[in-house]
Amino acid sequence: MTDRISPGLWRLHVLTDRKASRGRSHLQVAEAAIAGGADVLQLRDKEASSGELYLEALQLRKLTREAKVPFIVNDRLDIALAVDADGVHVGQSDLPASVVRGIMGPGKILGVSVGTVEEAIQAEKDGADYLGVGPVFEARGTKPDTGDPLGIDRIALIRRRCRLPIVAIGGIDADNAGKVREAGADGAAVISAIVSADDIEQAARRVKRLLSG
Ligand code: TZP
Ligand code: MG
Repeated sequence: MTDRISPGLWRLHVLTDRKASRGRSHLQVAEAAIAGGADVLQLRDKEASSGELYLEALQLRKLTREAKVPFIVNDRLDIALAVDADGVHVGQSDLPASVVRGIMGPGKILGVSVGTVEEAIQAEKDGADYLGVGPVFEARGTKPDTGDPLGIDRIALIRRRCRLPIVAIGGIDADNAGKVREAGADGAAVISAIVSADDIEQAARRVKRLLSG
């Protein structure tokens, strides 16, 4: 278990993804990822109706609470509040981070996706607790609109200009996870390399080991 109020200590963020999970449910993916050492679980489902997403979130809330793993909902503040998630993660085209912070108050975790130093500084002013920086490498088809890879140097650049914990995202796997830590990221958020693996638990454990070194 990691400290739920210290995102700087979260090494492995596992994001669920319905399409990439090869028929396995969010719950099955989450159970295996937690068994493999995920420090935080993020529910990300772009296809579910609000009703479906709520039920999925309820299941993951129960699991993560029992496992004492923090639980973040991607994009959807309403769902996060409805199930008492630990926080929300928003991107640049979602509900503005400052608005999310205002509604959910100081006690919840707010993650914000950024690609530039300017966005990072703004996210810090808006009340973010951590930054998602990416895509660092080529994202693996789980997000069609991620744009060109930023490259690993962007992590170091944002690290120098911003004090918030940095979570690298986009194409992170067991080959490159160590490099993002060396560049200054506190952790990494992984989708395909874990949720699409034959053995999710083992895949999570491998990436976690590299991030923890
Ligand atoms: N944001 C930037 S890249 C990305 C998101 C959600 C997708 C990362 O997926 P993968 O499969 O780990 O490359
Ligand atoms: Mg989003």
